This record gives sequence, C-alpha cells and structure tokens, in this order.
Amino acid sequence: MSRWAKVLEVALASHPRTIDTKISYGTAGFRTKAELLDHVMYRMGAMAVLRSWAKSGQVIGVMITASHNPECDNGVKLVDPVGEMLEFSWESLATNLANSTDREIPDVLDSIISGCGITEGAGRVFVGRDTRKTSPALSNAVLAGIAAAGGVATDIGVVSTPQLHYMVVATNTGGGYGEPTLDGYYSKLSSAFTSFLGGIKEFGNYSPKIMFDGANGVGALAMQEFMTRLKGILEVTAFNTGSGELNSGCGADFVKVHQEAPAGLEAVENTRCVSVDGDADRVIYFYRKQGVFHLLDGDRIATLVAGYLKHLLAESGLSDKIRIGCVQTAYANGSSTDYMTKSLGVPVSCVPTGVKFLHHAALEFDIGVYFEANGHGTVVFSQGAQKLIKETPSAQSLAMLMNVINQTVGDAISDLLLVECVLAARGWSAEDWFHQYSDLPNKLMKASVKDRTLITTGDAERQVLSPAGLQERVNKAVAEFKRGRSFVRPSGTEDVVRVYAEAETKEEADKLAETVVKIVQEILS
Ligand code: G16
Repeated sequence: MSRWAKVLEVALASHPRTIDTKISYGTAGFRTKAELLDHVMYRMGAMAVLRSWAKSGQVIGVMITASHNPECDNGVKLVDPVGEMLEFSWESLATNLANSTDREIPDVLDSIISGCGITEGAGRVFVGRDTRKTSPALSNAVLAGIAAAGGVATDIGVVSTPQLHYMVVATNTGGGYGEPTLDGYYSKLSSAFTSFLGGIKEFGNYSPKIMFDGANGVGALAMQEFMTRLKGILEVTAFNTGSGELNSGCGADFVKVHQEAPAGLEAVENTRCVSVDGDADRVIYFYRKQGVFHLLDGDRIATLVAGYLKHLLAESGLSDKIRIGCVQTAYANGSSTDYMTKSLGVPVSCVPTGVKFLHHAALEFDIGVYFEANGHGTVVFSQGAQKLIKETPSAQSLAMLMNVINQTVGDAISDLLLVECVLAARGWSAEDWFHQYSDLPNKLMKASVKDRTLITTGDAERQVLSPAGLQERVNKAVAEFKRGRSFVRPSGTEDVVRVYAEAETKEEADKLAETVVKIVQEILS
C-alpha cells in the first residue's frame, strides 16, 4: 500500500478537487476566491509536512490569509524555518501539487520526496489564520492535510502573518529569537519600545500619539493588546477595528492606492495616522493639514529608518565595520532612491516585487533595510552585525532599537513602533518627516485584461519582455512627459495588470498612467 493511502482517501472523501481552473503560487502564495481553495489548503498541509522533513523536522508555518485582497478572497502563505517565505524552488512544486488530480497526489508527493532527496522524519507545522469568515474552514483543511500526511500540527488560531513568522523562528531557535509564545512576541516588542522611548530626554516636535486604522482585520486585534501594554507611553486611538468589512475603504492598500484617508479618519487634521493591511504585514503613515492629504509610505519609512540607523552607526563608531544598504522595487519613488543614495549615502539595490526577493537581497548587507512602497518591509541584521552591536558599549541605542524590529518578515506593528522610536529620537513630527524630500507625483492603477500572464517582464520588472510591442508603446508614452517613468507587470495576488506612472505634476502622472492602462488593454484585448 502506498504511504500516501491516507492522504488520498481523505482527499477523495473530504477535500476533492472540484474545479479545473489552474492556480499558481504567486507573489505571496496562492490567492483567489475563497470557495476555490479547499483542496489547495488540504494539499498545502500535506506539503508543509514534507517541507518540515526536508528541513530536519524544523517547524514550518502555514498562514491562511489573502492579506490586502477583499473579504471574498482567501489564500495561503508558507513560512520556512528561518521565517522567510517558502524557498523559491518549492513554489513550482506547490503549484504542481495544487493542480494535480486527486488520484495523482501520491505520485506528486513521491516525486517531491525523490526530487529533493527528502528523508521522512518529524513533520511539524504551525497553522495561523486571519479574521476572514472563510478562514476557519480553510484552516481545518490544512490541519486535515497535515494529519493525513503524518505530521504534527499546532493550531495557533487567529494571528497576524508576522506573528506566525515570529512563532516559527522563536520555536526553531529554541527561544533564541524570543519566547515562542504570543505573549513572548508582545513582551519582546513592547518592552524594547518602552526602553528605547524611556531613554529619550527631549521629544521636540514628536508627540507620542497616533490614530490607528486596523483595516477591520487581525492588525486591530494585535493593536488592542499593544494598547494595553503601552498605556501611558504611546496613546493610540483605534479605528476600523473589526465591525466593518475587511480592507473595504480602509487599510494600508486602500490608503496607498487612493492616496486618501480611510473610513473614520477622513476629517482628522494635524495628527499622525497609521494604516495596516488585512494580515498586518504592511504599514502606511499619513496626515492631513488644512485639508491636504500627505502620504508617508514604505519609501518614506525606508529613508527614515536607514538615515537614523546610519546616524546611530556613526555615533557608536561602527560605520567602518557595519555596512548598511537598502533594497527597493521598481515602485519606489524616484525621489526616495535619489535621497537614499545621494543625501543619505546609503546604497540601493532594486529587485522584483515580493518581500521574498527583497529579504534575500537585504541579507547581502550587514544591515539591510528593505521596504516596498506599499509599506511591506523590515530591517535585517547579519549575525556578525548583531554580535558587534551587542558587544559595543556605545551602540546601546542601536541594540535596543534592534529588539523593536521583527526581522523575520515585514510586521506592520513592529514597523510602526520602529517609526515611532525614530521620530521620537529625532524629535520630528510627521510634517518634519514629510519635508525631508519631495516625492515625484505618481499614480498606481489596475488594468483588467483577459489573461494577465501573457505579460512577462525583466530588469527587476522595469521592462516588458512580451508581448512584443508593448514596451515600445510604453516608452513612447513616457517620452511625452517631463520626468516621466512608467512600467507594467502582472499582479501576483490579484487578477489584474498593475500600472505605475511618475511625472513632474500629479495631472501628468495620472494622464501617463491612464495612457499606459489603455495601451495594455488594447494590446491584451
Ligand atoms: C504581497 C507580497 C508583497 C507584494 C504584494 C502585492 O503582499 O508579500 O511583497 O508587494 O503582495 O503583490 P502584487 O503586486 O504581485 O499583487 P500582501 O500584503 O498582499 O501579502
């Protein structure tokens, strides 16, 4: 009898594949309408067990979420033992498994085992889920897949994506990264934040007060806990805490794309406001003054944080020993890249969209700051840099700040606490932060087409490779605009083509984006 008899039996009886639409592992896992995902979840549960075997029994994470997507969507992200996204070479294995027929499952699992040279062992998997109504049932499908494949599942319940990453790493490091409990997560971040702020004598223009938009998701629940723990240190007024629809008219993606305040915060003036997305791995700041909206996105967070870390390195005499760099994507505003390289003297590398790519590129530096413009990112410190910082008496502020950062993946709330620390240390208001440089006006749009996968890109997504003629027409449109820049790429999380445009004025950026959307639709219709 095949060792996968149980996996097949449960698949046929309870989690059969009833659709034949092809689904692919995208920018951050599988993501589509929730009703199409039951069999995918079941199979990912089984695959996570194999991944754990391949990693000598270390814990693998499975997160059920569609993050910034609408409530009707859902998805699954796999987390590797050191907290990174699933290794790239396994993405095609996951796609293959998700798209095979039920009866092919045993063969596909066997081919993963032989292809990757895996020896059966302990298969440990942590499962977390967001607050979507469809998440409990999909989580049960993952748990069933783990059990059928002979693995041991721990159901962590409703958590943010970064909390699951934390749990995986804290467990796999035997507590070295932090106590492997949710209480350990909250304690680590809130005590580091409290100590850092406690060491600041003068707040200058900084005021420890924010308005928080929880996107009606799990970020609101996490913030509730931080509000209790940070009482008297950071005053947080929370909005969109769960009674409304997830990500609808609120959340980090809404604020970034629409460049306007979310529901509930439309009329707030002169106060720092923060939005997180549906699974709390992205964060965006903004404020309004005299009715004018000002966005402080991932690029702004990257420049703020990199500039301050560079200052701390100089202050502690470590500038020559620790190399700091930044990673961005094509979405980074041209002004932020100029400011980072020319004014701050921090080198920048550009990679394709997806924190999995940014994270890897950031590991090339001793301190790698990576943020996508959409607010997804963090800071990673090499083992050598961490050791040196901890052992250098003049680097105590840096050591404290390092503990505020969830290095395992972008974490909206850890990033928020980091931003608050830097603003407090600099004595800056949101306005002071905003005036460090001027963004080039820009516009993000979505183009609906029949088949977005017909578009392929190169040069870190800045050039279209196919279909033929598309890049030439984009170039021609761009040439009409002063300081124009535009690129198109198929989304890996939504069924759309994304279009980005920059130009000297807002009107021109909007016009360029609209022109490029039309070109994409004409060529792909
Ligand atoms: C995911 C990825 C991000 C990416 C975003 C949008 O974020 O983790 O790195 O920027 O999708 O990707 P795309 O433009 O391909 O749709 P999240 O927060 O939605 O999981």
